[in-house]
Amino acid sequence: MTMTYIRTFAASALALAVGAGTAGADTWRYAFEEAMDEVQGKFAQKFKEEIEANSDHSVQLFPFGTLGESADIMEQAQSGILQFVDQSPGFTGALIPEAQVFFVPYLLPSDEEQLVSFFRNSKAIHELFPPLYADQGLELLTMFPEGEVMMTTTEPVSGPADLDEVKFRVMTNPLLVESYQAFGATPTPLPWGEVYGALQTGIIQGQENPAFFIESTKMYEVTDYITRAGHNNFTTAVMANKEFFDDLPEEDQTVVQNAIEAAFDYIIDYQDGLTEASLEKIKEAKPSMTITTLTEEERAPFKATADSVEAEFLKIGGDQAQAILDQMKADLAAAGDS
Ligand code: 6CS
Repeated sequence: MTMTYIRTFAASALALAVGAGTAGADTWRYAFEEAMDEVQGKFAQKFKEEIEANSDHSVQLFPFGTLGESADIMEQAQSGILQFVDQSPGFTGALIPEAQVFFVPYLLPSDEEQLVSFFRNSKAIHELFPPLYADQGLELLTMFPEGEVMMTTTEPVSGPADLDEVKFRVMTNPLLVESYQAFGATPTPLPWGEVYGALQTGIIQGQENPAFFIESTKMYEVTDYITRAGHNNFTTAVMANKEFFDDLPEEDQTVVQNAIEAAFDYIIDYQDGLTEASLEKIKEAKPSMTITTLTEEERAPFKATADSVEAEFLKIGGDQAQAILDQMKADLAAAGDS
């Protein structure tokens, strides 16, 4: 063998070896609606860690604001610019009408164990929703809860009468609009990025979110009252672009599914005690903030709206509305028995 031949051979072998090492090692882009240190960000970081520990792939994370609003990241995921997206049904409701079911008030339980059991085992989430997301080019990977939703307002709220004339920001979801109308408010759908400014300038006088988000986004600076009516828990969903997911080798699909499962377990543990800790932080940052848990008696008129909002869901919740609602109720009953 001549020296030239040996050199050429060695160079080709190296090129092959490098090629083999990187073949299929991709960077997947994952955007979410919150900051890195908020619940969706924590979930995404755990997902990234699992993917990178168990495959050659890496995950690039895009927190809220880096690629636009919730509606923008959904478009990017549908078109394949992003491989993964976390978008809550609060925004997906316009795209997948059935996802609005999460805004029937008092449907989800306040009991944490029952809630987690529901999300883990729900046939509606694991079997009925995936084809509806698939119709929109999305592979539904998981849904998980982010905490009890609380109202923050500039004036005290102890019943629907106190919401009269209150312009109350809601996510851009038609059933959530219905729900706040039934609560007596003037619902004002807005993307998240506009909420702080709208409260500060008085365009709106209220909004709702879980305690961790009220604390981290400093909603307490622009409102004075937090009211716990117990009407909902914030649900979110993680999806992949369907074409991307379908084209993955089975081995990579399994890595993704395992990473999602690990991140689900992690985020449930992470949220243990988070609501109370966040409320404590709010009280520390602003001692004058009034935090009120409504009594059963005070909650009654809010609860009384559930039937009419449910009836509206059946009208505007798409072809599968009835099937989804029935299955959700069956799943919730099963979660209560477990
Ligand atoms: O209210 C919202 O729009 C936001 N709330 C939470 C808890 N997460 C993201 C969402 O954009």
